[in-house]
This record gives sequence, C-alpha cells and structure tokens, in this order.
Amino acid sequence: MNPNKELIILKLGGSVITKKSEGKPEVDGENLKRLAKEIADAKKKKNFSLVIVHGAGPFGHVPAKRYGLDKGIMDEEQMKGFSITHQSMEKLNFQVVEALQRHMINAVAYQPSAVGILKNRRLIYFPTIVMEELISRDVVPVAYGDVLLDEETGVNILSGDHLVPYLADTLNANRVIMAADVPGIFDSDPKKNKNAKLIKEIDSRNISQIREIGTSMGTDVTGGMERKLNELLRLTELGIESEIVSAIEPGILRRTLLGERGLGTIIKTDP
Ligand code: IP8
Repeated sequence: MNPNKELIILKLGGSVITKKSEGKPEVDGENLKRLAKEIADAKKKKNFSLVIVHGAGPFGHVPAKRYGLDKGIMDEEQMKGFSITHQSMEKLNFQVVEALQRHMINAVAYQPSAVGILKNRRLIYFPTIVMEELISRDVVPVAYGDVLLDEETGVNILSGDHLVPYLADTLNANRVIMAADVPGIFDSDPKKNKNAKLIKEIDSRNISQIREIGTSMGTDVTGGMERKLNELLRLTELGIESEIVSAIEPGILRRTLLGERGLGTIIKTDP
C-alpha cells in the first residue's frame, strides 16, 4: 500500500441501503445509486484509497434472529441458519458491488466469513494481506456484516460496526466515515424530540454525558448508536478519528469524502 495516499474506511449503514423499516430483504435502489455516485464523484476529484464495509439491514438481521445466531450454535438448525444468513448477505453485497461498478469504481466483494474468526463475537483473526494488495491496485474491497465461525460459540455475528475499527487499526487508516440514516449523535432522540440537537464533537470531556443520553434513549440508540459509538471510541485510543454523517441528505457523503469535516458528529482523539 502507498503510505502517502490517504486511506478511508467507509461504512454504509444497512438502514440506508436497504428498506429496513419494511423488514423485507430489499435494497433501497435510489439511496444506493445516489451513494455510489457520490463516492465515484469524490474519487474522481481526489486521489484516495477506499475500503467499504456495509451493514445488513433485513438481509442479515432477519434470518440471524430467526435462527438465533447471536446465541451461538445450540442445534443443527443453526448451521442451516448460518448458511442462509450468509447467502442473504451475499445477495445484498452483490447489489452493492454492482451499483459501484456502474459508476466505474473497481469494486470487489470481500467475504468476511471466508477469512475471519470470532471469539465471543470479537474478531480475533482477519488477515488483510489480500485486501492490502487490492487497495494498492486501486481496487475498492467491499466487505460487510456477516456470520462467522466463533471459537467460543460455534458461529456468531460480525457486525460491520465491529469490522470497521478492526480494519482501520490493521490497515492504519487515515479516516473512518460512518454513513448513517441519521446526521450524527443527538442530545436526545431526534425521532421523538424535534428540538434534539446534534452533538458536533465527542471526546473524553463530554463522553460520560453522552453515555447517559445513550442509555436513556431506548432501543434505537442503545442498540445501534451506542454500540457504534463504543466501537468508534476504541479507535480514538489508537489515534484515529471517526465521523458519523448522514447518508440520507444528498451530497453530505461526497463532501465528507472530499475532506470536509464537521458535517455530522466527529469522535475526536484527545488533543
Ligand atoms: O448491520 C450485521 O451487520 P451490521 C450482520 O453491520 C448480520 O450490524 C449477518 C446480521
């Protein structure tokens, strides 16, 4: 890899690229097409390396829940669930890669369950030699949340939110961008409170206050956003800053990829 070329790890949230609210394994074609174009536009203007990780939406979460994969292997049905859930994620990944290719991005599917191993849901093995080679040839690896073998529980779920900081650390990324269905982290639930204010920066000075907000906001935040935040905080300890931005508002992702900061919530390293 070229150490002088900026490397960005981008997470495309599952709720943005799928019709998550309908609970059906369907791609949100409009969002996906627009995001692929924004990524392509940014890449044309600026020479950076990119790794994409996308979330699952109903393609992963619905079958994973049906077969109780987050509980590990307890019966034979779960191995069937492993196969079905992975295949469903492949179908989503296929469409993401194709959308990127239509915009002349050399995207290549990168299957986490073919290379990674978990231990109690945490990645303990995920070689990146091939990924590094792809990046140095200006290919964009497109990985995703998947079901993986787990040393403790048999199988388990690898969330894209867990894979992103792992890759950022291993590949020594310069930036981490989480493109989500909300513009960042708010001081109260924006879906319930129209006066909710976007928190522009999170660092060690306001983190305890933000954790309090997180735990009082119900499943949306304690599940999705709080977990995401915890993963991103691990990165600040390694000196890597990350940002959560809107993937719904057109143009925000393109501007962020081009280097604009402060369009969402920045999770900052300590000064
Ligand atoms: O949507 C979950 O990935 P995420 C992966 O990034 C599965 O948390 C298979 C449910």
